[in-house]
Amino acid sequence: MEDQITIVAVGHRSRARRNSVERVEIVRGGPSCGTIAVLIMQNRRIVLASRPDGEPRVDNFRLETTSLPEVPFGRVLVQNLYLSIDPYMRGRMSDRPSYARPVGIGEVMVGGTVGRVVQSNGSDVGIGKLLVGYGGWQEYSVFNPSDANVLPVPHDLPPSAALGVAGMPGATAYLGLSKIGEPKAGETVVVSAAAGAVGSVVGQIAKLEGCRVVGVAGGPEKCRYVTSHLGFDACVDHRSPSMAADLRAACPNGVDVYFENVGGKVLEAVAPLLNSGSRVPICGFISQYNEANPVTPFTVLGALPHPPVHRFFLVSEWPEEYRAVVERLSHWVREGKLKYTEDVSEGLEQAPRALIGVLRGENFGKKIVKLA
Ligand code: NAP
Ligand code: FER
Repeated sequence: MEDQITIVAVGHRSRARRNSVERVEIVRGGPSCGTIAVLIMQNRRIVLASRPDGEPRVDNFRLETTSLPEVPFGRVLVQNLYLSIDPYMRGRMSDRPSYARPVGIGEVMVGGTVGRVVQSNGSDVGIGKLLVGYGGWQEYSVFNPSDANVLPVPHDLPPSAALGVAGMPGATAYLGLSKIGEPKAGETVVVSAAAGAVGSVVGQIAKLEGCRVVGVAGGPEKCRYVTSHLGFDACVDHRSPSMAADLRAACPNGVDVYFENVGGKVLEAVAPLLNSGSRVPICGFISQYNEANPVTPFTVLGALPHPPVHRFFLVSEWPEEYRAVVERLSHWVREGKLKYTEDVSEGLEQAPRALIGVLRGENFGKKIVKLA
């Protein structure tokens, strides 16, 4: 009688790698005559299932299991360890005109990742090397090591720092503040989303520059963190009904630099305090990202009798400076001059909730999903 090989349902899923160990049962005509275990490498990924109307919902996303991607010559396969959750992802879920192409329906959600090289096809990047890049919301990605967006993680720092303080958000803070804010010692710098990935770095750098630094954050716990832990001079809770008066009291000499992260009612409260000659780097306006008709900071600032110098910027405007900025930030972290907090969720399936939470202000520090 001919041998029949029957693949029996998944026997075990390894937690660390989330790959299936399938039990292969060898059946000769009748009863089983033994089993062997084979490791079948799989990728889990989250794709955009539909475009949100207002606040994203978990059913705008879909978790899929696929086979591992092929690794073309010169490329590496990376097992993603950490996924960064960032506000810009909300913009990529929409197809309204933007500076960046939207994620297509059925495409893997875009996202920054730190991962470990597990396979190399003719590349000189060795197995085990940690890389930061845009691997997306998935457990394995193929990277081209010569892509300008693929970088080694800074040495002597926890690898996840490459997604926050020593990565894109940290560089955003540094570049937006230095290129557009141009803070001078003694000036008053206000930053919104002050407990978050970008805002926390903005305020600490402004303190290093000798400025008076006032944060705006949601709730007393975040405000305590901003003053006691990060060392800002003051912090105003934007959820308090006295926000505008609190802000005025915290800025007795007016505001010279407002690093704009949130827009909305926080901007409305800061605008009347802006001094002549003040500068407003417009980094983002997260309070409007879920709105059908967002009010941009240009509307509010442009309507002032004496508008400040203001412009929207992208961290990607200064590609030739990016690596040196990350080096400088990393050095400050190692020296203890820059502090940071991460808010970590476990498992790829948590990514949709994590993004929804960031847009609600539920994160405390840089939001990260640990994948492995
Ligand atoms: P984050 O600050 O770590 O997290 C977002 C924070 O925004 C929340 O924790 C919340 O803090 C605040 N927020 C959410 N909804 C709000 C609302 N309705 N009113 C006031 N605050 C609200 O995020 P991040 O990654 O550092 O990003 C901060 C900003 O930088 C975003 O606008 C983002 O789009 C922008 N960004 C721009 C660039 C660029 O190149 N231009 C690059 C990176 C990031 P509270 O609880 O304190 O309100
Ligand atoms: C980038 C430029 C800007 C980028 C992200 C942003 C992922 C974020 C912008 C925003 O949050 O408004 O190259 O890479």
